[in-house]
Amino acid sequence: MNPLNNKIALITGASSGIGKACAAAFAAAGARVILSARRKNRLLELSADLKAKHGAETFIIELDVRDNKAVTLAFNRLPDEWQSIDVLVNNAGLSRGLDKLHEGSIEDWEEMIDTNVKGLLYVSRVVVPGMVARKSGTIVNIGSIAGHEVYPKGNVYCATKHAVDALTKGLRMDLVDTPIRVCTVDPGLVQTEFSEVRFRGDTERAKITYKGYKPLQPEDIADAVMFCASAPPHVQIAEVLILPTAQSSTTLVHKVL
Ligand code: NDP
Ligand code: 8X3
Repeated sequence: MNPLNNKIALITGASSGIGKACAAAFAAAGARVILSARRKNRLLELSADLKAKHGAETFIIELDVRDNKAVTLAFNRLPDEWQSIDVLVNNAGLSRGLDKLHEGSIEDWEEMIDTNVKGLLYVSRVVVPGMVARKSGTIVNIGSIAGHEVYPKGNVYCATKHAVDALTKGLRMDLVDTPIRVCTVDPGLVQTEFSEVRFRGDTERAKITYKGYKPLQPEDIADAVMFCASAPPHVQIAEVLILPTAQSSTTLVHKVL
């Protein structure tokens, strides 16, 4: 039997891209899945789809991870049967803009820092204590190659993903005397809505990001998350850096246009 059968997985940012693919992968493995994001309609559609395809049980939480009060309330008020979260996938995140730092938008910076760093912290702060009390759990943070390297004009987004890397390492230290595992899955270029969000709906500019090579697909990242979550209890997959074959660094992508 799949080790994730009947386990509870919480996915933040389940309405799109990597989070949506993770939700589908956990559902296919027999897990019960808490789907969280701001766009409730998408979560409702996904929930119906997972029910039809996998008979999956899901629980929807419409949530902006930047709102600490709402985050705390949502997870403190979970129905009894959804409280014992086994796997937390901290995936909600975004980039805004691609600008030189001295020309950047402060609103963009705040949105990235509030979502990618503070949102991950808020969710972890309310979910991890339950794991500690139950002496069981796996946390998978979605970092990025941008948490390993900085690229031109990536300044603040890269800083947020370096922060995710530091928080993952720090949490792993803080939980070393518990059975809880802390993992990070760090993708390179994945074809999702990420670039549309970064370029605020400029579809043509977003498309160029994924042109001329085969980018990763959200399911490729979900596979890595499942690898972390379904490893035997004594195995902690600390870090997975996963790139398209045509990418060797943030700035070197072999494109045939
Ligand atoms: P998508 O834009 O497709 O998905 C982003 C998800 O995050 C959506 O479900 C969105 O839901 C959610 N989200 C964004 N802001 C918030 C918020 N304030 N509160 C709650 N949920 C939020 O992009 P990806 O799937 O690519 O991104 C997922 C993660 O992967 C991010 O952390 C990103 O940094 C990381 N990543 C992506 C890479 C890529 O190339 N695509 C590479 C490396 C890392 P909603 O808008 O409904 O709230
Ligand atoms: C997303 C990957 O290289 O676009 O984290 O920043 S990149």
